[in-house]
Amino acid sequence: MNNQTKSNTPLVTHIYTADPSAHVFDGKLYIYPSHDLDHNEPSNDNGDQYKMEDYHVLSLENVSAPCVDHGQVLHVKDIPWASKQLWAPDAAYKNGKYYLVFPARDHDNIFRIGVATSDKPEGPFAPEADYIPGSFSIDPAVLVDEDKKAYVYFGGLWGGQLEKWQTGSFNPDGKEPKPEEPALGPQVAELSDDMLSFKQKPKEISIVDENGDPILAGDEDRRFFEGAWVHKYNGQYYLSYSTGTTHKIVYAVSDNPQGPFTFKGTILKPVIGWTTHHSIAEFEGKWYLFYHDCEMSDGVNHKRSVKFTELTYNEDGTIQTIDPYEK
Ligand code: FUB
Repeated sequence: MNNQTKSNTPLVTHIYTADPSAHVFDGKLYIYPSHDLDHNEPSNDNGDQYKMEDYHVLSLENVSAPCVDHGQVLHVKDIPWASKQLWAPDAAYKNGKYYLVFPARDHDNIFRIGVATSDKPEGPFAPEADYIPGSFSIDPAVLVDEDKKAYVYFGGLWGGQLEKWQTGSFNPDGKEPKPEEPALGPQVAELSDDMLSFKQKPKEISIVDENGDPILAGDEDRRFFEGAWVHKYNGQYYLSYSTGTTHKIVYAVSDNPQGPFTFKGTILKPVIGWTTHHSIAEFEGKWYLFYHDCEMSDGVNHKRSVKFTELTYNEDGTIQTIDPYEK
């Protein structure tokens, strides 16, 4: 257990953590991160350095209470369909159960999305025998809407393989669209009532500019790369995501959970390290951004630490841009 928690400092320092998905369950804040391994092997654009093998769950009684690490809640060796790389997970509550939704490579080296369940938010989680049929790519994020419909948003370029699925099946030679073509959007699917399968084939979300024109693949300051997150504020759906190569967290807004979403602006400026990945949650009447950076490892891209900071909306519902290093 760590001492007092402070904003913009690592939530825990005894392990490396990344890709935080934050939720309030039973009045307590739970964070479902990736668990980065402390190794010194080389990096590449395929993300082979992100070799995570298990998940831990973190929790906070309040934002300044000590952060509790509930220990290992799921290991790749216990997931029949998975071979390696337990990347960014999310969690959801429905039907009196907690669902950990996570990506991993299957035994053919293809990223899929699986589910593990628990009676408690802190786990441990028992995995399903197989991945969600028809699932692919990475970074699942689940929204359980007020009408109890659950949606999973997912997808990520490069190591996340999204560009290899444009024909509807896996094409190892699939490439990103040309710069002047519409960018690939994240995918969305409504989940079945038991949360274990897709109700229908996933569909691509459209992200458009203020004129209704699609954001283009060459517009790297605004196009979707990975790490989708959807939250609701004042009845509007906010889709936020990483721009990857330009290292920002940006957002777009819609009145429909499946879009189209209209691009609005930047939430988080680039952090120390190549990847940036976040979530947004309301806790005890305030809104918070959970993110990671590589400050604690002096900039080693695959040794990241989860942090949080307060997030502020303007009167018109837009979000103020955060510089996490501003003094
Ligand atoms: O943690 C592995 C990958 O790095 C995640 O899936 C991406 O979102 C990026 O944070």
